[in-house]
Amino acid sequence: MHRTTVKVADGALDANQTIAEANRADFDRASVSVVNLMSAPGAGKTRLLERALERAEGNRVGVLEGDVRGSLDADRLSLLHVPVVQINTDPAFGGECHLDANMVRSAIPDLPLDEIDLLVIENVGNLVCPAEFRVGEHRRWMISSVAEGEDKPLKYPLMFRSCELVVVNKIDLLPHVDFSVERFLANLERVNPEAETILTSARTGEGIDAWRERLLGPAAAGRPAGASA
Ligand SMILES: Nc1nc2c(ncn2[C@@H]2O[C@H](COP(=O)(O)OP(=O)(O)O)[C@@H](O)[C@H]2O)c(=O)[nH]1
Ligand SMILES: [Mg+2]
Repeated sequence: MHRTTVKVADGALDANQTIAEANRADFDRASVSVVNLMSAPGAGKTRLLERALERAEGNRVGVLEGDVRGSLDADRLSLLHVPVVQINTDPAFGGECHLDANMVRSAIPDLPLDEIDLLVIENVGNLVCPAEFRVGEHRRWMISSVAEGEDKPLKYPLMFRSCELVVVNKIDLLPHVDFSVERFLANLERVNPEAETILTSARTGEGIDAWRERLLGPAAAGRPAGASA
């Protein structure tokens, strides 16, 4: 019985990978670069996107919003006049705690791929499941806020290891929380020595220019050679 269960789980991830590759091919055909943005709930994904996109003139960006329920974040981002498509994992997909490749595939017909060069997928807030499911993205980025604690890279290594950029957000709160940036970076180094980091406060604006440049600048436009779907 055990072996059967394991096979089913493997099969599910294999099927996800196949669909992720089909999504990736669609994005490549349309020359759209795709970022999968992940974090725990409330780390600041939507707020950082708002800060980047409020000065995104000339950039053709779209957002795919993943939430268990509702369209609060999609409504916020729509105010910035970027095309936003909402995926709710509840009820259509059983209230999943992550986006998977099939959910993203179901949204592709609604995405104006001809009108955008960059698609940001705001994943469902969770530090575990989104790391396991590729959705066809070119880049995997995450946000970790100082309020979450400096030990998180050690507790959720798959997430931190699978991302090439870790944004450390809410640094305006540093005087109020027990969080050493130095210790956090050392913990991150232990699980992902290659990770790039940017320190931001979406509240004060510190680091936001660097974040916007990373998201919208030339480095974001090209796709890393050989990155897997
Ligand atoms: N103090 C502070 N609050 C922030 C910062 N970034 C986001 N927030 C707040 O944290 C809460 C969650 O942010 P949100 O962007 O919705 O997080 P998401 O769930 O990751 O999309 C909101 O109340 C934001 O205003 C920050 O840099 N500093
Ligand atoms: Mg959000």
